[in-house]
Amino acid sequence: MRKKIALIGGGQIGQILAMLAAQKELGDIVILDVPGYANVCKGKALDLMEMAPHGNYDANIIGTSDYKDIEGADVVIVTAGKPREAGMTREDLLNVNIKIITEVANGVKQYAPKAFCIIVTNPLDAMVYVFHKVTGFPKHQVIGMAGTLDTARWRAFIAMELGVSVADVAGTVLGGHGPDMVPLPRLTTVGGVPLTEIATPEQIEKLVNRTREAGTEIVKLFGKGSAFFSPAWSAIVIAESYLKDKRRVLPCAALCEGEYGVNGLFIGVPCLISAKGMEKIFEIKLTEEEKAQFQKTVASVTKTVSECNI
Ligand code: TXD
Repeated sequence: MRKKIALIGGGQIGQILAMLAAQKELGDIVILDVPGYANVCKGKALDLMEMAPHGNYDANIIGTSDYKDIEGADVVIVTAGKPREAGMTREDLLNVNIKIITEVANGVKQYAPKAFCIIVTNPLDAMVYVFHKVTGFPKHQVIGMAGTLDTARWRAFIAMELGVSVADVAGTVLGGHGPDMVPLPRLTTVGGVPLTEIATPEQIEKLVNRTREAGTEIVKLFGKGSAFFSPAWSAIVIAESYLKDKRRVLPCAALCEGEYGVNGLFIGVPCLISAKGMEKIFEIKLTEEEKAQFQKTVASVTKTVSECNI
């Protein structure tokens, strides 16, 4: 019996999610969107079925607007919502996306109450909080995808700057999905060599700043809409770790209940993702400077969440 993956939102990221999940044969795939977009999702699903002979994957892929079709999903990935336009902050999406996420959460609660849920919609840290509140799911069943994207960006920029393979750049980014996220140069290595020993302070500052503004950089280039290839892959990495019990340690927005001195907020921290879902949060002993940066991003997330009035 194949696993079932429900993609709530069949737009830019949703369609790439569907293609990646199919190519990786993660399971059968349901692409759900609003009634006015259901036929487009049906078309995308059919197009992906017609790609299967070349992609050499077996999966049943459908498009729908009926939550009944996600019945019993093992994984739910939520991208339903409005993306940014040039000049907008992620927080500018708050009010419109709260309504959407509330509706989605009620649908998932009714038809896929056991699913491992990966929230992608922005403002991410607030939307995963809203989804968790509305569903009432246990914390191991709900995470937000942002840190896996921010960390990929951090690694990519380092590889581009130093002219090395991305495969050998290791590191992580903590905190909220916003301009005060916390890349950790101190714990970043290139083939085991500390970044701080092979990049100048000026280079590191440039890399930190570019990572923090990476989403905005792409929104500016697009004019309308935001990144979709890298966010999609970043969510699939999490889903795959859950479905295959790969036990990856990935930076995800998880509900902290005392970890990192945070209580009752979803914030980007290193998480063990296993068949149990978000099984464990790993704590890092931060320096005083890193702690101050982390507290700044926590304050930003706290402010946005407080504006949700939920
Ligand atoms: O790292 C991250 N978490 C971010 C997330 C990285 C990039 C993009 N980020 C956010 O993901 C972005 O700011 C948006 O809030 C979401 C989705 O971005 P995407 O680029 O996929 O947006 P689209 O192409 O507009 O797709 C959104 C789809 C679209 O097809 C709508 O019709 C649908 O969501 N939608 C809904 N589906 C189901 N139910 C409801 N109510 C609904 N409302 C809109």
